Amino acid sequence: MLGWFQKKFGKKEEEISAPDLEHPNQTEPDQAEPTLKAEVPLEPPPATLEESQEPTSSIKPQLPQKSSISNLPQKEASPGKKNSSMFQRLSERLTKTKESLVYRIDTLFLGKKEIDQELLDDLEEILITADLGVNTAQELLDEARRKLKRKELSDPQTLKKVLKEKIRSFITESDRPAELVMPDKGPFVIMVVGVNGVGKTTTIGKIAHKFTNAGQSVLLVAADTFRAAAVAQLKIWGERNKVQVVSQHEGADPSAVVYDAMDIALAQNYDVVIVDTAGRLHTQVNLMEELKKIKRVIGKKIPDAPHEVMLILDATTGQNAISQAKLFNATVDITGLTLTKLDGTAKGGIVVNICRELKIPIRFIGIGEQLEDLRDFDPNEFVEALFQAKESR
Ligand SMILES: Nc1nc2c(ncn2[C@@H]2O[C@H](COP(=O)(O)OP(=O)(O)OP(=O)(O)O)[C@@H](O)[C@H]2O)c(=O)[nH]1
Ligand SMILES: [Mg+2]
Repeated sequence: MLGWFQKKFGKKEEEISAPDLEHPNQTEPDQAEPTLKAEVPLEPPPATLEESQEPTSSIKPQLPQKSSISNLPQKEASPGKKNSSMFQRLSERLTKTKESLVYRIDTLFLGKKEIDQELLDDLEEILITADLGVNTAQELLDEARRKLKRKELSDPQTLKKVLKEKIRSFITESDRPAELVMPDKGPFVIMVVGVNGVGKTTTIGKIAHKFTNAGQSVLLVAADTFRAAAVAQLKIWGERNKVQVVSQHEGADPSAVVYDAMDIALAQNYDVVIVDTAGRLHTQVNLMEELKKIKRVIGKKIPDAPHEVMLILDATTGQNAISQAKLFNATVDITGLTLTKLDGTAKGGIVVNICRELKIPIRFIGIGEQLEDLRDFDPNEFVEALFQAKESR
C-alpha cells in the first residue's frame, strides 16, 4: 500500500525505538532564528527542530535497500476488510467526478436500446465537460465507432464497458512501474514543486507521514522562504510527524536553505529529505529559474539528487494542469506527479487526460485534508472506484 517508495524501503522497526542518545537537544522546540552555517554541522540544525518526543532524526538508520519488497511493514500488509473500506472511501471521495461522468452516462444510457449518432454526441459532451479533454474524448468515441462498425458493440451497456476499459488502458499504459532507484548511500531526496496553493506543503506532510510509518527518518526543508507563514506551516507538519524541519528566515535564499539541509541530511544519515518550494506560476521565468538553481544545488551536494522532482497539480484546475506540467517539466524534469483535491472536484476526469497526455507517472492522489488522505495512485483501483455503480455504494 505504500506503493512506489515501499518498493525501495523496508521498515526498520528495531530502530524506531532507539533512544536519542546522540542528539538529546533536538527536542527543544522553537529556538531562536536560524543561522545555518555552510559547513557540515555535527550538531542538529539551529532552530529547526520541532517537537519530537522520539525524533526520527536521532535514529541512525541503515542505508535504504534497493530490494526491500520482502521486508514490508506488518501494518501495511492490510487485510481485505481494510482494503475494502479504503476503496469505499476513495469511491466516496470521487463522488463529484462520478456524478459529472459516470452517473451522467448512466442517465444518458437509461432505457436506450441502441447506439445512434445523437447518443454519441451527448456522450462526447459529457466526456469533455468531465475534463477528460477534447483529444481523449475523441479517442474514446473513435474506439466506440470502430467497434460499432465491426458489430462488436450493439447496446449502450456494452458501450459503457468499452469506455471503462479504454479509460483503464489510458491510465495503465502510462503507469510505469517505479523507476526510481534508491541511492546506494545517502538520503533519498524529493523536491516538491508546483503553482501557488495546489497543496505542496500539505502533500509533503502526508508523504512524511507515510515514510515515518514505514520506519524511515525524514528531514523536511523549508525552501519556501517567500512567506514566514509558509515556514510555520511546514513546521506544523513537522510537529505532527515528529520530524525535523530545516528553515531560515523569511526572504532567505532558498538555495542556501537547501545547501545547508543537504549537509545536515548527510551528516545525520537521514533516509529521506523532502524539500518544500514556494508556489510559482509556471509562466514566471525568474521564479522558474530559481527552481533550476535549487535543483542544481541539491545535485552538487548529493550526486544524482534530487531523486524525485514531484509536481503537485490541483485537480480542480482541470485542463490547465496539463500546461503547468509541461512548463514545469521543461524547467526541472518532473519525475512524478501528485494530483490533489480530487475529493472536491467534478473534474477528476483530468486524471485520464494527464495519463494520456503526459508520460509522467502519478505517484499519489489527494482525496482530503487529513494525514491519511493521500493515496498511492493505483490505476485499476481508481477506475473501479470511478465506475462503481451507484446502488452498490
Ligand atoms: N480537499 C482537499 N484539500 C487539499 C488537498 N490537498 C491540499 N488541500 C488544501 O489546499 C490548501 C492549500 O494547500 P497548501 O499545502 O498550503 O498548498 P501549497 O501548494 O503549499 O501553497 P503555497 O505554498 O501557498 O503555494 C490547504 O487548505 C490544504 O488543506 C486535498 O487533497 N483535498
Ligand atoms: Mg506551501
